[in-house]
Amino acid sequence: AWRKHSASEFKTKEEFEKELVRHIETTLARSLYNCDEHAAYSGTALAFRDRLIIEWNRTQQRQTLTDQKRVYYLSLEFLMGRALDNAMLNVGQKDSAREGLKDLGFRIEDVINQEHDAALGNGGLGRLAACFLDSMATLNYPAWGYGLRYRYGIFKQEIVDGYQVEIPDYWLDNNPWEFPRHEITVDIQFYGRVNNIQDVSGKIVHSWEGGEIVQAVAYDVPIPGFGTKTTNNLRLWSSKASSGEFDFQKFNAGDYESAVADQQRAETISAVLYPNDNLERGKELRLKQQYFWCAASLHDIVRRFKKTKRAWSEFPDQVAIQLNDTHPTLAIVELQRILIDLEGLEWDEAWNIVTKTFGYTNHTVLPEALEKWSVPLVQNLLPRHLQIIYDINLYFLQSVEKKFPNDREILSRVSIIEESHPKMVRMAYLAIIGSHKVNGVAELHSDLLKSTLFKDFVAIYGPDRFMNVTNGVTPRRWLHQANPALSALIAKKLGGHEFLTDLTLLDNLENFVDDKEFRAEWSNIKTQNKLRLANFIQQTTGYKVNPTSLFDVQVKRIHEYKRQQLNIFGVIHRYLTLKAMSAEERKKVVPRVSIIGGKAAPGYWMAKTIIHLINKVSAVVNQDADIGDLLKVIFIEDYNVSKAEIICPASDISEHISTAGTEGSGTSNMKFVMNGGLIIGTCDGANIEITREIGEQNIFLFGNLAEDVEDLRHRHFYGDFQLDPHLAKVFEAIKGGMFGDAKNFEALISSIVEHGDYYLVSDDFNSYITTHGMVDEAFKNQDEWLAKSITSVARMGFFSTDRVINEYADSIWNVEPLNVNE
Ligand code: 26V
Repeated sequence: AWRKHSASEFKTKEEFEKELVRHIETTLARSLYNCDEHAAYSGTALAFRDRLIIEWNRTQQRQTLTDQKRVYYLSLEFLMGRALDNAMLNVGQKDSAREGLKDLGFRIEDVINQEHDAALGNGGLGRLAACFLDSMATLNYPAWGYGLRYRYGIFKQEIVDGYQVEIPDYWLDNNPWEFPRHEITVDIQFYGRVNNIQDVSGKIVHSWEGGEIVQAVAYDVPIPGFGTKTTNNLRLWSSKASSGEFDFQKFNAGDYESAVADQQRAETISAVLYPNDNLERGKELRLKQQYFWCAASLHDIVRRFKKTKRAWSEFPDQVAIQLNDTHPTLAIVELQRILIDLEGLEWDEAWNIVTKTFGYTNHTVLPEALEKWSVPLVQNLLPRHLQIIYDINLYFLQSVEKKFPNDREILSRVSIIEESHPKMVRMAYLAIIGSHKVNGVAELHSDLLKSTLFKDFVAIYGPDRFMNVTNGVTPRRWLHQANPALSALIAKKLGGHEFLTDLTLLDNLENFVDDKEFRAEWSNIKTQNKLRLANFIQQTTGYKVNPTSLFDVQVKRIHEYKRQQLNIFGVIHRYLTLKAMSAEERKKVVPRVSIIGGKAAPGYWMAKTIIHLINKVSAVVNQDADIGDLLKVIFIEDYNVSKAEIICPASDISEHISTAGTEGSGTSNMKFVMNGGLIIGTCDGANIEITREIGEQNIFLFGNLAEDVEDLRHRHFYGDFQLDPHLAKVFEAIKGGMFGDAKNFEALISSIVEHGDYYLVSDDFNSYITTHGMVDEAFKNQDEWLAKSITSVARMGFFSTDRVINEYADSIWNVEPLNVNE
């Protein structure tokens, strides 16, 4: 009854238009006569934002009122992409908006394209967090995301003369989706020293004094669920100089410059997203970011809990905190510090609360990605936290000693402190010890964790602390939003859009696999999507590609373990093969467009070399009149979420070809199959479970297995290495200068020929090109290809993040949905 009908709740195009015009004329102070596409975007966004705000407030009030357990998802990355299209579809008013905008002379697609991507993430881990937020809201879980409000998201990539150049991504001007909460601030302390004082009862009290204070300011972003009124909150912290007396003294003393310098130093904390994907570099500013964000979030969570006046023992019944990788591990230490230093709990009681509260998700087994912080660095920045880490370690090692009294080695292996010079804090170990559940992101990955990295911890804690939760993607963005035509066709066949919130319903599509008319419609949609991508390619690169060719796509961060080098060597092999063919032979060839996109970390030289080679191959092949449409090579500049939405629906085949055992899960593999693309891949990450679900006749698997990798590397190391003869020819072509100065690519070749071929490019090459031959053959039979495509989509129900979130909720968080709809 307290919920009144609001003017902003438009239900028709006329009502939407009224809101749009109101915002353009008043909020934006523009006249309709000089309203350009950007103003139309802003007005539309504001109209939808108004709708979200109402449900957002209501959701938060209901969640506070019912006072049940909430989930807090701590992630340094949220790779959200654009918000408007998503908001329109989730609210269910995109059609009103389309019609209303049309009346004013705008195409809705052009309006949507005005929005800057929110690119606060590197790749898979950040995008997973964004899909989780969508599913948590859609499933009505009371859940908050906590992250950092970077002034600069992941850099924009430009290709200049074939080389990657990084451009800063300043994205915050006129962002209608964030709400500054200037009244919600937390003072965060750094540096200083610890005083150990005995209180009246004789107990030692630790007080952290001095140092500097930086202020955290909250910025909130509404997260609408699909087909529900639940609108959750993503809270991002921004850093600001604290307005403490210290600064004023400086001003009074006339030290204006140094006061400004302090302010800039404070604001630097949330200035920029670190662009490394899977490489730990141990920079102090990154540690500052981590503590700043953990401390602000914990303070916020504790403040909310304390309002309920419950006993501390009830904290884990009210709060579940999930750690997205080890980046927020300091939250464990911070909660322990709050409980013992500030709230006066005993160590054991506090630690019991802490471990019941946290869950930790691991995303990689790559050793170079495992976070370690040097002890002197932590000592200086967070002196009290280092003491607590040492205490956690002491009690932990005592318990291990008790359990394995005759094993001296295990203590040094599992110690949180690595006894190197300097000593290092191993964050993954701290995260395991401080959590009640630890999970990997695909079955193979979780098994590998248990048998290698975390083996000792399985022996110590037993197998129950370790589990698998296979990743997924949200079908709202990655099917319905990115591929509206396919979503509509599926809805027509299944009698509605219910599959979008229960993806297992897709299995009913199998009834129509042999339906000729349906197949034709299915095929037509793929063609339309390929045309859209072909247009995009022409506009952005100038290259014309033939949309009837086989579109072969690999888009993801550039990394040696993901093996874009294998892909481009395969492309060169194809080019050489075509060049050697007679005109007669060429007639039988399936024309192909190889599309590769992705960013290299700015300091990752080998990844940049791979990008360079791809661009040089592109330049040579695409202008070869002798080859024409038989092969085109396209590098997509600045691959990001909004480009992925154009690319995923347009692939015939996509590549997920990491060295077996190296990719945690992969999630683009799921996006491509959901859009009716087939995949070529190794037995790695979630490819294995995709195969299990869709059937091995519907996927092109190749290459060595994870269980063989160690042995192969060992043999290479001892000189047992034979370069694959086809790959040798590719190398000859590169060395002969076919793609420009061979010196540019020397390191890429020598990493394979001279330095042990760590990623097994040569070992897998023959299997790779043979399998691509099978792809060509299969594509010639379009009927069978379509059957594979439809059958695969029908069997993808498992890979929705709705399933994933329900698994986390049941087996890690122990939270229940709260339906705010009635
Ligand atoms: C990781 C690291 C680790 C070292 C410190 C710096 C830093 C910065 C960013 C990241 C994130 C990259 C890790 C990542 O994206 N992992 C991916 O997670 C996906 C979601 O679970 C999974 O599908 C991919 O296989 C995995 O590579």
